[in-house]
Amino acid sequence: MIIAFVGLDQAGKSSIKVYLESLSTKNALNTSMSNGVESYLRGNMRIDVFPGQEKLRYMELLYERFFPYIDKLALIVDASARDRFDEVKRYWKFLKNMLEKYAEKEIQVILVAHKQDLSGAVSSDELCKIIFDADDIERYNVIHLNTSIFDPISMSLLLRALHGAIGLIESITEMLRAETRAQIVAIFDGHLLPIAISGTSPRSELFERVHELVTSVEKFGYLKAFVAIFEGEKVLAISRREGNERVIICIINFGETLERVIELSNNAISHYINELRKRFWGWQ
Ligand SMILES: Nc1nc2c(ncn2[C@@H]2O[C@H](COP(=O)(O)OP(=O)(O)OP(=O)(O)O)[C@@H](O)[C@H]2O)c(=O)[nH]1
Ligand SMILES: [Mg+2]
Repeated sequence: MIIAFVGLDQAGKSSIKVYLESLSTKNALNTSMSNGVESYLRGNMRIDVFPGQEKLRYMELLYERFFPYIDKLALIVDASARDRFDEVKRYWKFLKNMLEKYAEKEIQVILVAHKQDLSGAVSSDELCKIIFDADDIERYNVIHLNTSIFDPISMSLLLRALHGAIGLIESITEMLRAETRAQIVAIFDGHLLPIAISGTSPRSELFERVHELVTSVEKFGYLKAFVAIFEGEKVLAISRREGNERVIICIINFGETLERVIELSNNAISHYINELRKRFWGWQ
């Protein structure tokens, strides 16, 4: 799976790449202007990040060289920079021309309305209407997403859209949810990035609240295990360290006994770490 990241300068392309590499917001904010194509390789997924500066982004040679191999094109837009949308539109017209000339596969376009944390950011829905013609949406099977480096859930949704093969990991959360008779089960990887969620949409109010809860508990230190019983909800989170990273499993409103849920969660973490994590991220 080869994906091209394109967009104007300062859109946040390198930041997203660094975030996916390091799962760290701090690293992601520490980028400098790109002067060439940066590549990010993980497992069978490669992202080629094109430079955004005007003098570079209109160099046809880049597209001639990279576009024949790509499967997807992610157009990253700083959704708060409204005064640059015309520039994005002009660039999209150029990109379409490059796709027609050089792409050899059926390309899917992912519109990323980035920097949603900034005030005045336009939603991806609106941005779609601004940038694309009606025909483009169908022709390029366009999907659109709202993202921010400060919002790990949005990064996990982007990763899903890019990767397209999250099913393996979702099968673990699905199974654990059935075994524990829980409402929601999620696996977080690295920087509190919910990588797979079963039982609800990642944007449901309950999941967002639990995500916030786990994030604030983390402020006390490295979370090893945590149980909270509220009047309405029950939450269990368990983590396992793996090198410098760690994996957290979070179970919301389980039906089995706490002891049993802990046992099942530990098994699921082992399964994820031993069998799937390396495959998913392509780590050796
Ligand atoms: N507020 C906010 N700032 C972001 C976000 N993502 C990236 N940035 C900042 O936006 C600026 C540009 O990000 P880059 O990723 O370097 O931009 P780029 O698209 O790679 O730009 P070129 O290399 O010039 O093509 C940096 O100062 C980042 O810290 C975000 O989600 N929110
Ligand atoms: Mg860059």
